[in-house]
Amino acid sequence: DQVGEKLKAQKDADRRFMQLALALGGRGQGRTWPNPAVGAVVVKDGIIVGRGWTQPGGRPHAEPEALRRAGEAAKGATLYVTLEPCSHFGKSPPCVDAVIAAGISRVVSAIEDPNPEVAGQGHAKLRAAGVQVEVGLCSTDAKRDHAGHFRRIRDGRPHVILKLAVSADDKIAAGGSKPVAITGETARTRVHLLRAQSDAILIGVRTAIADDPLLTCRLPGMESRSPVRVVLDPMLRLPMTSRLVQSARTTPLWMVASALAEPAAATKLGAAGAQVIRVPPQAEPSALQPPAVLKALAEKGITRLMIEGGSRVASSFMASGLVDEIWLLRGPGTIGADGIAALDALPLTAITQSQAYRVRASETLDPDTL
Ligand code: AOF
Ligand code: ZN
Repeated sequence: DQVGEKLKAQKDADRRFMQLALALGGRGQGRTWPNPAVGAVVVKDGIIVGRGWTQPGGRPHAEPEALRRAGEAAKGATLYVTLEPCSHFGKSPPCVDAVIAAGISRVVSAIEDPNPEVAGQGHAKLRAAGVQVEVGLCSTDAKRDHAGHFRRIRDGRPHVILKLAVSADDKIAAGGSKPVAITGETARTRVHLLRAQSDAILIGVRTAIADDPLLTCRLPGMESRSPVRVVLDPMLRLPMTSRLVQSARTTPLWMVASALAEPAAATKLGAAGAQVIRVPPQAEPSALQPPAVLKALAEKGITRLMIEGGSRVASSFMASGLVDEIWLLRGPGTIGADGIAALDALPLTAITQSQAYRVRASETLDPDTL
């Protein structure tokens, strides 16, 4: 019947506009911390009149951006938004006030904001003002996109992504000090994109010394999207001549150290532009405990953390049970028995056969697999 047809068409349109809002939100992914990367679309009579996403640094929020573009056309329009509009006076005034003032008549929101300052009150305020509110469309996608915000608000830690690049025989490096290429160009591009979509990227000091990496995003046009670089360096051994320290003034470098590290080393790093974050002394001073590290990073606002190496760091985070997502890249070549195992203290089957994880997707990044 006609009513049914009309309803179905409306539902399909709603889904399309929400998918667009999710894609727009993705533009901010990795550079809106400590805020979530939200997307918003304003639609009037089936036509898009405004699009917005959370701006770098987390403000302005997505909704005022979309409303500003819509202008007068927002009157009587529908707003699609990937997270509940905020209702609190934070560093910016409540988005719900802007939505109401603009004359929006219907809000389609993907998911409730877990932030206790909002937590349903945004939707409630809109309803109290006579706005029609529907919650839950594409909530699975929204939950995935806002995983960092949910983790930080609920668990006081970032969403943790472990990236591992292994050879066909499950090694991550050759035995000697020389770095060997494990994966190819396509995989490299994908990793740099993942870096750009992360708030911060973490490695251990051994890897920092052995590989002397830069850890920036070097995709053309995306160089400014480099994440904060975090080095776990309990005793602050990273040389001042390393590329990480040398670039600390242009791309943030945070050194996580034990409370026992030499103050002089911290002063020198600070003078070079790095920030030193001290975590409480550990049972074993040579190792920093993953829960304490994650707590410190979340307190500084990090919501999405990518872990890139090496094997000790990877295995200690895996053993801590605090890895949410794993990107396992496998190259076609072998390294041999003297190579370094991917997870220092664990076999790789701790990942590939773990009951705690399921395969979300796999693809070929020729000649490698992801
Ligand atoms: C929205 N739209 O685009 C984002 C929201 O300190 P403030 O004022 O920027 O508020 C930060 C909180 O606002 C943040 O913790 C989260 O709950 C929400 N983020 N809300 O309506 C947005 N980024
Ligand atoms: Zn807001």
